[in-house]
Amino acid sequence: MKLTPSQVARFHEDGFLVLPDLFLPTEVAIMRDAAAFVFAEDNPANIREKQSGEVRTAMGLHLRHEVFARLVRHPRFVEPAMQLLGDDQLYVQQVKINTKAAFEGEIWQWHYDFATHHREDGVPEPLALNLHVFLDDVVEFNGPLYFIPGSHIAGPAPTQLDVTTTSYPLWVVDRDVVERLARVRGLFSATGNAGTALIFGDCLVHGSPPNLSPWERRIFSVIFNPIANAYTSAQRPDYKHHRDLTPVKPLTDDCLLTAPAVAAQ
Ligand SMILES: O=C(O)CCC(=O)C(=O)O
Repeated sequence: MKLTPSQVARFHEDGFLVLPDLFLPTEVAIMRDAAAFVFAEDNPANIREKQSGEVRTAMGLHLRHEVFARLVRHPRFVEPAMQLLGDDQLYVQQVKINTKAAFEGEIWQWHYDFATHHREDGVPEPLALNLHVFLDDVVEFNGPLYFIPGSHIAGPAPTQLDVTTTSYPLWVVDRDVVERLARVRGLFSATGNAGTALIFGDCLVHGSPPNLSPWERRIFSVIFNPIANAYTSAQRPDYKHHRDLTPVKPLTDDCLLTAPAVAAQ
């Protein structure tokens, strides 16, 4: 799958891309079945919300279920990533589903991914790409991601480590910086049908509000990083930054539809 020249230009200008309905409803149903399986596991890579104890993020998924092993090699993810980076030697850095349980899903504070990748994993440059696919319809009410368009352009903003707001330690961007960045081009709320995909870069400032709605919000995410830009520190668990530097190779476009039945996992 190739992005068009206007999509590539938009990605560089905005720092993100929205690809509506990239995955079919039948493919999303397969992902949801696999999600139910991994969420039910008693696994340290299932990190729970501070308040409710509901799963907040389930990590290391390509090592836990064949559907996700295939999804991280799906050509609709891998080929645009290679195209945007101009590099076909990428490794799978992180694989997760961030859920926001109905009524309970908590905030993701304003941050950008490179702050964590650099400070905690020793990734040299902000090259990694974060690719999402919505497993539920994401609407204004159930905790969509908010992006600050163009916030990547000035490069890494100052951050501070926040270990208290949620159960997930995060290097967060100060409010005055968010205010200054948002004054330029405002905010963008990334909503869409289940199956919609997002691609965003390592310096794009983003966050998401709590889920007050009665509707669950699950989003699958894979982060690809060039092997030449790999981690230099392995202090975090493997499920937060995978050590395997095998180059990812795309499978065929029907790879999810031919995955073994999830019940057989
Ligand atoms: O799931 C969310 O709302 C936030 C996701 C996020 O910040 C990320 O994938 O980097």
